[in-house]
Amino acid sequence: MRNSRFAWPGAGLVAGLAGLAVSFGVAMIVALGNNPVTAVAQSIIKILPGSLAEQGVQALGKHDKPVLVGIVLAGLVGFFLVIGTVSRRHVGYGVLGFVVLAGIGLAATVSAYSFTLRNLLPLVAGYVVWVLALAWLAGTLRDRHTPERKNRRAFLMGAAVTLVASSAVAVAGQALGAGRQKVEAARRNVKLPASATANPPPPVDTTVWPTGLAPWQTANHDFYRIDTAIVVPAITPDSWSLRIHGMVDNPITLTYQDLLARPVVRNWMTLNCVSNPVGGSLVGNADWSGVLLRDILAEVGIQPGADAIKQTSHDGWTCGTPISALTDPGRQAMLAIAMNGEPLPIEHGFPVRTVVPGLYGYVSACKWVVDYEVTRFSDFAAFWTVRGWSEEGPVKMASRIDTPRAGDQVTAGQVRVGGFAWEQHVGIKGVEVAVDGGQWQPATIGEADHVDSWVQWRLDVDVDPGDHILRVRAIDDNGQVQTSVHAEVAPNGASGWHTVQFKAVRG
Ligand SMILES: Nc1nc2c(c(=O)[nH]1)N[C@H]1C(S)=C(S)[C@@H](COP(=O)(O)O)O[C@H]1N2
Ligand SMILES: [Mo]
Repeated sequence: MRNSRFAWPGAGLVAGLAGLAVSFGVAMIVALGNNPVTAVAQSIIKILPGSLAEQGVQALGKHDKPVLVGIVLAGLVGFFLVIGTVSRRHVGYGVLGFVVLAGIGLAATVSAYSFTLRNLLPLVAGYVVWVLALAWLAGTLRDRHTPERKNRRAFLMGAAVTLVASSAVAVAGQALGAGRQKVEAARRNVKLPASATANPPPPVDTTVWPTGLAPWQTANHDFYRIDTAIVVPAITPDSWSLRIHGMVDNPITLTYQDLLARPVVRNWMTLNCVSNPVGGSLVGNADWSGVLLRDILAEVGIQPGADAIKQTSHDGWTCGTPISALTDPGRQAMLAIAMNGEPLPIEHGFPVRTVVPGLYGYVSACKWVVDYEVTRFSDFAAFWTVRGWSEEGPVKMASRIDTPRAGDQVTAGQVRVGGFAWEQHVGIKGVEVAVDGGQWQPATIGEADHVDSWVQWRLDVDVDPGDHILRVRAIDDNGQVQTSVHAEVAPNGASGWHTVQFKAVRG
């Protein structure tokens, strides 16, 4: 058996296919179908010279992607056979081959259009299966203490078990993923009221802003995503409802149609994660549409003594939100159904989530929300509160330097620097910048004088060749200056001035 012409390449092929199957199954479940093979196919399109890619697309029409995926798979099969063959000398050679393949998959996955860490799971799962299956099958082939015939049986059994088990993962993943596809289809068919899809242009002039600044409006596919859901809840609008109960006079259950029948408002609002470090990117600004919570809560009639709503999502995640923020006439707390003029993306809470200006997401922005219990903070503890984060989480005033980035090299002389600042629910009056610990200089701030969203700022500074330190701070509409006191993200949000070191060189 050790010397069989077919056994060693066969071992490589079985291990290889098993890894692909598991990777596919995991991708269907956790990574919205983004698997390393499609990522590689996608990268090939990106790398190909434009004309060649165009010709290919023209020749193949809408079959271009399946054909490309087919080519990648064929290449992989060839590689698997080689991996098996070289494993005969030493299994380490085969493992090395899988490392190379995984490396290519990793590069393609990381550079994909909508990369998140979760998209690495299929790759990791597939790689682990590759190595384990190869080691196992090689072991059965190499076992010299058993007679040839038993050896062959062990190998064939091992190959069969590997293939059956990995196919089972692929099929199970496909089945679980199908629920999601149904929801995708339902989402495409949602007819939002015109007020939610009007999609006004951002109230900012983007032409004067330095390149290197994040866009003022964050596109849905660029919007940061934070949640505990390994499998995204798949809820069709027809099956969705929100029960509002507890310390209320008139408990109600709202359906999706009920929401659509109500007045739908829109609001530019920046959403912040409490885990966003100073200068970090766990923050995004979108145009949200939905139904105002203060109206709904007025109808249900909140009883005296209640100070919190315990929100629960479809997958059991909870957060506690102060009723004062939800009913505040000065802020548009809403049950959101649309983000940037589109039905909420599934990862961002489809069909309905809560958004509350001025509160971190972990205490307010419940995605896939299905239950509101009107209660008292003293009567419950929400998901993150149990884990040591503060019960209440108002967003802290912040400012960020987007350009230059830490470690950048710029041409000495006049340099246009810029970034964002926000003090939600209050508004930003000014932003100041200091170079190398010098005087604070006032920056120009953006036109979007909207209290719930961030503002852009920019300033032209003069720098000599050498290393420099740039620091920024914001001043809110009440004249409050952003604190320099450094705070870690836990337990209720980071604070401190964002500082960036960069280098200027002679032009
Ligand atoms: N159901 C559910 N909703 C959730 C969370 C979660 O884990 N589960 N995370 C919250 C946190 S911590 C943040 S910062 C925001 C992020 O929303 P986004 O993923 O749409 O950007 O969602 C909030 N809503
Ligand atoms: Mo968060």
